[in-house]
Amino acid sequence: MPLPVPVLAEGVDPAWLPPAAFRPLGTRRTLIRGSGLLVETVHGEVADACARFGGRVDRDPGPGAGVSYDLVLELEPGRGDLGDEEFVCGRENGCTTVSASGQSGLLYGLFHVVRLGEDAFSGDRAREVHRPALALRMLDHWDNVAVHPVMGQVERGYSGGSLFWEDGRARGDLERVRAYGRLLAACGINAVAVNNVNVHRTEARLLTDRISEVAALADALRPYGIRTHLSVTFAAPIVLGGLETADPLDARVREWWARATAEVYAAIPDFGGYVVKADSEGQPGPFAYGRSHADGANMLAAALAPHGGTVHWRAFVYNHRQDWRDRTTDRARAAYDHFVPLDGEFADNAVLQVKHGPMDFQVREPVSPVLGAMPGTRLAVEVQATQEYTGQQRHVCWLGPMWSEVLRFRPEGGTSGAGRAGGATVGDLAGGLVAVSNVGDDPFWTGHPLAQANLYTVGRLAWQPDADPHRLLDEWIALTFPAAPPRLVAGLHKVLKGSWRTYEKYTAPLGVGFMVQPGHHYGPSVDGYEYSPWGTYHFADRDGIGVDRSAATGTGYAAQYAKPWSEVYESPDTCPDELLLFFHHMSYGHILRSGKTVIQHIYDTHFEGVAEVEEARETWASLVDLVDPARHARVAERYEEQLRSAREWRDQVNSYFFRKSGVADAHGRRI
Ligand code: GCW
Repeated sequence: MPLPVPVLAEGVDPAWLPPAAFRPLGTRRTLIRGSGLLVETVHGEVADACARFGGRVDRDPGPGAGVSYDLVLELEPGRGDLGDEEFVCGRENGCTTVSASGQSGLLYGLFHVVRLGEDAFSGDRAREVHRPALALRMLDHWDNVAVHPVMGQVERGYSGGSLFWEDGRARGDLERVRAYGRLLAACGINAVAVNNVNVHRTEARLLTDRISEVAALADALRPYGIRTHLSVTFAAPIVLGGLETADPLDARVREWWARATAEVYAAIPDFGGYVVKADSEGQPGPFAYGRSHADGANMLAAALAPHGGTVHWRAFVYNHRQDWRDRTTDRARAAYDHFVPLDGEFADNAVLQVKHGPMDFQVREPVSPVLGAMPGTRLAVEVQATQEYTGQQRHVCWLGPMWSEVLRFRPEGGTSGAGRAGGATVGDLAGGLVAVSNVGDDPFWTGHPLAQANLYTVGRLAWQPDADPHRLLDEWIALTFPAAPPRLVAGLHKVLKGSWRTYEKYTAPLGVGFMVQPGHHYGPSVDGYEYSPWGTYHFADRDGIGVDRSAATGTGYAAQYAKPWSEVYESPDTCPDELLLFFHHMSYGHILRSGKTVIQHIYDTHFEGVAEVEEARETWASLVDLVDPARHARVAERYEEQLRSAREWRDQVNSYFFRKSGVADAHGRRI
């Protein structure tokens, strides 16, 4: 029996898989060869499309003999030239063929055909192998099982409640979870962690007596080739096991983890593994026992290894009890200082999960130096699809270009354009891309309907880190708005394309970051973290602003990079403008490459950013006749808030720096 396509509740948006996207496929004759759970998924998808649009699908052996097919989707299990997730697609003699040796490959091949649309069925197409560049393409949910008194159901969640958990337990109706898995498979994601990395008491028990709830989620995601992962607390042997220690070198602790892990695999045979936030922002970890993070990660890796699982160990370790008067301590240095000395010590099934920047998902950060400095360690890059610091899904901020810059960055130098000159890229060096999910139980999935583009883009970039993000945006538009007239396509492109830079313009300037309101992190507060133990300062004074992170006179962070970057960042003369205040404390009068002073740049970009939001709002309004009313209204409403907030940012930031510097705006605007 083919697996039925998940039915979405009334009003839930089909996102990038609307029925119409399947029309080209659904009007044709398809033959499917092979068997297995995911082949049934593929069959279900094609059968559903055919039922809708009048096409035909056959199985082999089946009643298809003598029929000529437009599309053949075939599983050839013995093919040694293709990995499990890879497929070959080509077209000749009027027939399009997708061949795969693994079931996931066939599923990805199907969605490739969906993306091609009518093009899949016209002309000839040379046989082309498609393979994901990164083996691990993962979404981490920061979902709490029970509503947390401060963080709510989903920590940094801006899309309603959790897709997985409600009222302290797993949701009973998992149709939506299955539909989520479907959307994820269609953009290439193959792993999901279903609970918050801050593991509170209730959530800790998912590992043991509540594992059946995780197993139910895994069952819903499996038909779409997605492996389920769990965030666990390092203190589990104490909290759940009744031991008095969680020392990773203690035999009783190791045995406890081995037993607990065996039970997890008894419930979920294809379980992906653990995600761990240790010794970070109050979470327990190996430091309490005088052990290293390699000791901690390797203990869990050993428990997972016999079952084929992986531990994702996060590198987000820093001192959150700093003193702003001490200018030598620098949060940006922390991940490198903690982890680079451990390179080569991590087990083969341990992955170090590194935030893309050295701080914390700010709108502009340099690429983390850790990503180029641990050749003996498996690495995954972590990005944040949930827009904690980039407008919280009330603002349009399409992050594709930012993530693409990170993935194309070459830690040992070289051009980052289309040419491959230079050293390896971050995309080459990392084996995985992990995004903190922006999805909840909202009918549009992501709160802001246009934030779906972030989710789609992150999956596709994980598949192909050197892809042009703008092409991926076009793909998302074409799928989500099938048969859209050119005015709509152009309008969508216009409001999304530059939205990251627009957001950057009206918020924190030149890489300085963290001018947000403490706690919830929405809206401006220039000094919000300036006198705080969290360690995220701009050091603005009457003469200038920025953090001296040079090796010569600052915190030495710039020296964590290999050449040429250590030299490029070391001097204000070579440091790129957009990162200038991240690396240097500059006077307000310093002249940027643009020819403007730092202070005039601050004023101008804040005015420009607001003007760009005003324009985007108008563009969106002009599309009212072309977008379904619910979606149009939701976005229009959010533009009102974005504009209000952007003006607030502009006015607070500009007034603040006018008062600090005493320098008037060259254009005499009201600041
Ligand atoms: O960005 C910060 C967030 C925390 C989060 C932490 C992390 C889950 O403010 O809410 O905790 O990062 O990445 O662990």
